[in-house]
Amino acid sequence: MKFKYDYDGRDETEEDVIARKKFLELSRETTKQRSKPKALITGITGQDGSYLADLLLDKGYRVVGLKRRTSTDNTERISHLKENPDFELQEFDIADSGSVYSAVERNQPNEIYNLAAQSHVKTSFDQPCYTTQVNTIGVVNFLEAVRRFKPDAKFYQASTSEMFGKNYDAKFCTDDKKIPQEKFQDENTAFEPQSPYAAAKLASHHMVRIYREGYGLHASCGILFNHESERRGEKFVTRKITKWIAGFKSWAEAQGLDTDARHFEFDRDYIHSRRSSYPKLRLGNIEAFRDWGHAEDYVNAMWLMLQQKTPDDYVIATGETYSVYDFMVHAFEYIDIDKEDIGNFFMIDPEFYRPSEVEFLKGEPTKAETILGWERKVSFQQLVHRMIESDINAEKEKTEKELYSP
Ligand code: NDP
Ligand code: GDR
Repeated sequence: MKFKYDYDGRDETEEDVIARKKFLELSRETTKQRSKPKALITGITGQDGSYLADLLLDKGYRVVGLKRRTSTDNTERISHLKENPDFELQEFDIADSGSVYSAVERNQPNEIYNLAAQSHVKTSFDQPCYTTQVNTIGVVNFLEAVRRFKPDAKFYQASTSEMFGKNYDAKFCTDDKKIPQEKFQDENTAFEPQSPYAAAKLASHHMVRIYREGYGLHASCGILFNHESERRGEKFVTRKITKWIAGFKSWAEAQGLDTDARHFEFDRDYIHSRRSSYPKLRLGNIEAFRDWGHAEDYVNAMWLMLQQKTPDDYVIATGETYSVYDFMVHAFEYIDIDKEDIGNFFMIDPEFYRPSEVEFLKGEPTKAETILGWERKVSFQQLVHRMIESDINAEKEKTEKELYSP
């Protein structure tokens, strides 16, 4: 931006006045920008990365999202942020130490949220080395980068309830003989990981503690229980269910049918109407219990952890647990399919079983509630409904596009 500083004694022209005002505006903007805290988010293209970016931008941060190079665009979850002047995307790969060091040195962030991971538990059995490379070595790359280039940056690591694996503690309720004990996991429950994913995450969980205690880094781990959303990856069980339901509803409606089981015939793999067939929903272990919350609530906990004077680890959970089957019951009810009829619409496919399973998760978030003042806002019922509504709307949009495109 150019304007005259020296008018040689003559009056400013109208053009000069406009240029001067613009210059002032710009320099004010630059000063404001510089005073904004800067956050680095890895895993920006994923579910949590996108919600966290929304939250931090709302709070007045400058956000640098770090993404790995991909041959096709995968920025759908953050497409709404592209025009935001406080948001920037940069490329790196967490498994490449040089690119991690450069990202920290170059950006000099105040806060770093490490959400990047090979996050699919079943995939980790097929790709254990890669999972360890990303979920463990990648984290050490970051801890080293912080120690060397920005030791006062606050660091958040995405740990997970999967680290508890088979293990749980139990509360004994002596006043209610019908429920003699209640199982739960909290910060004191011993870890007993059951997958390469969980073992890799547990190794990085310990590394964060070691760097915190050894080098005095402000590094915290959120032990987050399952959290889902409208932006959840399609291969996780909740989204797989809600997306299938939306697809099935749309298929039935296209034939003028509602979802009543009486309109269809069923064989092992397919649902048949008079005109066509639709593949059944194929699932693995539907008896596993999970503590499911909404991702929007959980990214708020990440931010709260980095606002504390002292770094620490926190369990983030709802304190409620439902089986995969329970999730299905709630989801199918939304399209008026009763519990008694659900069995017609899905089948068990051993392909989706894991070599070893985590059967029961139920978090106890008292520490986070007390110290961070964290609370979850979205109930289980609301979570299921929001996910289904979003998938049904997406199906409608798809159908309209197909109908009206030339
Ligand atoms: P997603 O799978 O939706 O996102 C994972 C992100 O990591 C994506 O942006 C992915 O990029 C990125 N990533 C993967 N590999 C690399 C790599 N080599 N270099 C750089 N980036 C990479 O996960 P969520 O958002 O659900 O979870 C966020 C974090 O929280 C993960 O670490 C997960 O393990 C952890 N977690 C999640 C829970 C949940 O219930 N959602 C619960 C507890 C912990 P790309 O888009 O290119 O694949
Ligand atoms: P999880 O989530 O393994 O808990 O990890 P996922 O949704 O994959 O599985 C939950 C439970 O559902 C059972 N299941 C199936 N799972 C999938 N994906 N597909 C199926 O068809 C299916 N059928 C039954 C699973 O066996 C399991 O018991 C998630 C991830 O986000 C991790 O990154 C995170 O750390 C943990 O949650 C907390």
